[in-house]
Amino acid sequence: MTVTTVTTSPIDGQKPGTSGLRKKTRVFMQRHFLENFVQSIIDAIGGVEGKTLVLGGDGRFFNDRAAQVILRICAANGAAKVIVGRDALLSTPAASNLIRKRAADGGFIMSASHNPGGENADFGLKFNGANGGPAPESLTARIHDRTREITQYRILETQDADLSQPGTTSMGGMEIEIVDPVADYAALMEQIFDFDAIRTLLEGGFTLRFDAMHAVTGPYATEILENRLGAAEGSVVNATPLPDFGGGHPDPNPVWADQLMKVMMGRDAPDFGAASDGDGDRNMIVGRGIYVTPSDSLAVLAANAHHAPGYMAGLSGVARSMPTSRAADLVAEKAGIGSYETPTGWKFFGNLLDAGKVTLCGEESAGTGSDHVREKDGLWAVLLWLNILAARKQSVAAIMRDHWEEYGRNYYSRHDYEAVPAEDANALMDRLRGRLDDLKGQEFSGMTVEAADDFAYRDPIDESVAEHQGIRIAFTDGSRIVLRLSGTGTEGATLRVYLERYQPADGKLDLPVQDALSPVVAAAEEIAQIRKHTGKDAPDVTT
Ligand code: G16
Repeated sequence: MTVTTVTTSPIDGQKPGTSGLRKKTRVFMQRHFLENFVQSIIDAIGGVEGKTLVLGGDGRFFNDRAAQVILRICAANGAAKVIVGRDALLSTPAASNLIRKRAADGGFIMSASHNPGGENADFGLKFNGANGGPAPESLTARIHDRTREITQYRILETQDADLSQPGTTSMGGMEIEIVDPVADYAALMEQIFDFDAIRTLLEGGFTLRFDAMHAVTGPYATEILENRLGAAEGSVVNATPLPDFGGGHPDPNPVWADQLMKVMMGRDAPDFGAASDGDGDRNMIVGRGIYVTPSDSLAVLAANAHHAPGYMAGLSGVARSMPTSRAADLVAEKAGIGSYETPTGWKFFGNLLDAGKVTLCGEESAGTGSDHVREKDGLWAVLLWLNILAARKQSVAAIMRDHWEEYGRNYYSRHDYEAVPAEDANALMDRLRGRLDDLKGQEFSGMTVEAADDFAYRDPIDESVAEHQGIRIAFTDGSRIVLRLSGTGTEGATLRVYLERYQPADGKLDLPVQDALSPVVAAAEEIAQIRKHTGKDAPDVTT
């Protein structure tokens, strides 16, 4: 086996976005592309000589080939050991857990998350650090710089490693440990949640349906929900991970998980429905006849987490991304614990979690998690809901009703305008940025602007500053509009418009969501001239 140093040229401007680098699969498959990016990561983290790393991915097309390339490059760069999920599979939260449990120096996760998979779809690669969390901004900037100057990578010329069975093998001088992707993760879930209580709930006739969307959570959900907790066989649907996710879009929201929504809104709906995404870090929660928004879910979980053994002592604080509704803030305020507003991206929760300032975090983009790992965690959210349902012995709808009657309701929706030419989307944002000072005090749809800014965040732990994280427009009646450009798309720009309207506990709690938000939608159009800039009369996706 020989180490080859391959002369290459920079892959200019490969800037990891909200969560790693995402590109069309064919871009990743180009000659030298993946190799260059992996070597750039290795250079940016100061090499991997003698280090232990974790490797796994969501099983999408090119996952198996990319794993072999990453192993060869790690071996050529002197890594001591790589711990790999069987068949190079690991969900994102399971990878985060393995990094922490095995005190590894970091890990490579192959995923483009909720983006479709396939030769003509998307691929992605992210690097998580020794705390198990996504690379912070400072590291992604170093990786980006390195992609611009890289001239060579090192790779071992050797056969593929057989990753199909748990056990130990080697590549050059590097050890490869192949592990069952589910076992450690399932053990962690058993520590946090009251499995006996959930089992009793299910034995009592409570029914559930979990849609794995042909993505990585299939084997995790089948083992935990069906085998360990006793949910009826077949409760987990679309449970086999496929390289193209069955041609679907593994994004757990009412639009892409419409199959599940139909069942849950139908006559014979089970008591509880849930779905997860490509790499298992996102979640969608649905009760019989009721969809729970991710923002509301975070608030309900924060208010009820003490029902689970892992959170019996209460929470140290709660964090949410800026566009997430303020429902969780109301829970934190009442409980007298800290609440934090961070930019979009799980990486911004890392320092708060490491410092013990927050226990629960969440994002409007269907991500919820806690300090048990350093990633959002789809199945964890499902299990916490089940634990709460088992303890409270109420339906999802009744729990939501009680919550709103106690805290008020933050009506919430996100409107996405996809594949907008980047210059048009930037023109919209630039024009808004230039008008922020003028907006204050102005009236739109009968609502008065209280404050408007371009969100900047100073991390309370390391004091790093992230600027231009989205435009916030707050109204005196508690309504809010946020506009930002997605950091995870692979085609043009996606404009996200986040809309929120608050009704106090004694206000109107039963309005259809889009009706409740109609004045906010009208104000957003008037302020941002969305139709004119995007050339679209309506959003492509409304969640
Ligand atoms: C990623 C990040 C999330 C973030 C989301 C935002 O999600 O991990 O923390 O909320 O991107 O996406 P966008 O920039 O498109 O609004 P995931 O699930 O794609 O890894």
